[in-house]
Amino acid sequence: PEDVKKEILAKYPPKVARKRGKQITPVSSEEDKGSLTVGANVRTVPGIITQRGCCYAGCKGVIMGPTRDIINLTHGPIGCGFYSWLTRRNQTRPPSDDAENYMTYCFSTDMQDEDIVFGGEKKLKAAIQEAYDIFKPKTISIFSTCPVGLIGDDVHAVAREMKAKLGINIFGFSCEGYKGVSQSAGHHIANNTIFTHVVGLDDTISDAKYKINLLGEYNIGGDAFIIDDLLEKCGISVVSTFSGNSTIDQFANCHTADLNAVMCHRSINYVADMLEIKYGIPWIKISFLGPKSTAQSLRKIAAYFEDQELIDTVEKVIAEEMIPVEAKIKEIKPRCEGKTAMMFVGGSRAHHYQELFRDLGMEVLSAGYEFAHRDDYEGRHVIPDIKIDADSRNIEELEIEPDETRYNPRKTEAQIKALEEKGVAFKEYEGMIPDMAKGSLIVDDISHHETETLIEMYKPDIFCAGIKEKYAVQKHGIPMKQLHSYDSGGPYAVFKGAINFYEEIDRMLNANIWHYLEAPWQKAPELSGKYAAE
Ligand code: CFM
Ligand code: HCA
Repeated sequence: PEDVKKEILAKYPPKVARKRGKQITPVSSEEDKGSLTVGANVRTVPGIITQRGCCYAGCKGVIMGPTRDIINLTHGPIGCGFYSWLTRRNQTRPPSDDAENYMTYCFSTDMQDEDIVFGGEKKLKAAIQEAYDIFKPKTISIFSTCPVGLIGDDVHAVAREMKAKLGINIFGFSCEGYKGVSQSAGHHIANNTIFTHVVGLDDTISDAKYKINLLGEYNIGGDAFIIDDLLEKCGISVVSTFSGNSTIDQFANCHTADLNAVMCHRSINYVADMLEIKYGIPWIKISFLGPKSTAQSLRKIAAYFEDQELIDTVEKVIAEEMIPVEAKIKEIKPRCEGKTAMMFVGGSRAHHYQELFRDLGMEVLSAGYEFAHRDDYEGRHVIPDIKIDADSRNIEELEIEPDETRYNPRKTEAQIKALEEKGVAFKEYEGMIPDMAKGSLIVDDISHHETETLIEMYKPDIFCAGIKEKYAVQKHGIPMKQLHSYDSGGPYAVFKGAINFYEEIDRMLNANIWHYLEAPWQKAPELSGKYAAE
């Protein structure tokens, strides 16, 4: 992997090479893994083609996108609202046909040049009034795009004014696209705002026995649906999911759960921490991607509740669900064994999906996140060492204190310690590095040039990333699986989803079509380009 790194950096000017070098980490030996670092959450060098998105995308599309009964109003030019309109494939299941569901609508103030010049607050107020008159929603939220911050429209003042006028919950997000180095900033802003304006509004406690929140599961391709089914089968109740298939009322009530299970650490660890400090709910890291992780996560949840009946049910469910999974692996593994994969996605899947490939006997040659932070690579123990730079200081950190009346530690310190001794780790995520094999290469915020170099040097059998990379990769004659939208597939979570995923990878790897693919210039050399200088 050192040679590949050298080859990648050779094309860059020295200053860029030095910067990118910190974000490219060869895993040279098992022993050194503990000392590896991966530069992350820093600005992309201008001119480099990155996979990243913007702060608005992280706030509006990622965190708030899957919640069905809020009118999510984009204050900005129409392109921002249009591009974030259902492109993320999150699904929702309203309880009835006439229940509130605004996810199929695209709400925007459609800012024009004259609004930029004279200010857009009047138009925003009118849009809120119009949305209210037509739909009578219980909540409206306003998302700031780049020009809103540049011209200084005060979305929070407008939200306060319209909230008082209409008597419904209205709040704004200062999630201008440029705020922060990637969509990660938008996650933080969204979480802070929901925590401030929604969490804790409804104190109703259900009489379910084992109540958890599922944090960081966004119901892409229906993942959250089958996770809910599995948990229900075990007798575990989900109070709220942040934010797959969610409603605003679930967020308002989430502080009544007794445990937070964190799936995507990157996007939601903030909420887990705040719920613990304010309400006394502990959190554990789980993953429902891959059968081993799913089983381990169910066992962790059961161990937390310390109830033999739950522990027994969970074991029974795991044993039952593993039968078809094992049969499928046995059928497919011989056709996939020894093949190689690469994955460059987001802030958690480039780690979580590795297990599903290993189940098929495949090797992960290289992986990386688009916008995760160092703790998602190296583990949460590095958090105190992470340098706070000007870009991260730009994002507000909320000062949270225990709630005067509702703080209620679900476990005593002694109970937590006893559980930790039994292997239930709290507030812990070890990151991607421990799972990377010797000889592999980690690349953070991979660029287009780096992608092409990796493909040429490693010739992987399958490449996983997003829509912007898809066709460039396929033109190399390599099958490309989108791990964001799942293309048209999924769900891939828990045991049932793993079976879907194995079948998909088998189909893609063993399709003959890739061997027939020739780039146009291979067939017609006259189409190949030459630099004029040559
Ligand atoms: Fe978390 Fe996500 Fe991801 Fe993410 Fe995303 Fe996504 Fe993703 Mo696309 S919240 S970090 S900002 S798991 S939208 S559902 S697929 S990049 S790896
Ligand atoms: C986003 C959303 C995205 C984009 C996926 C892609 C998603 O970053 O704004 O580039 O294919 O999952 O839909 O990550």
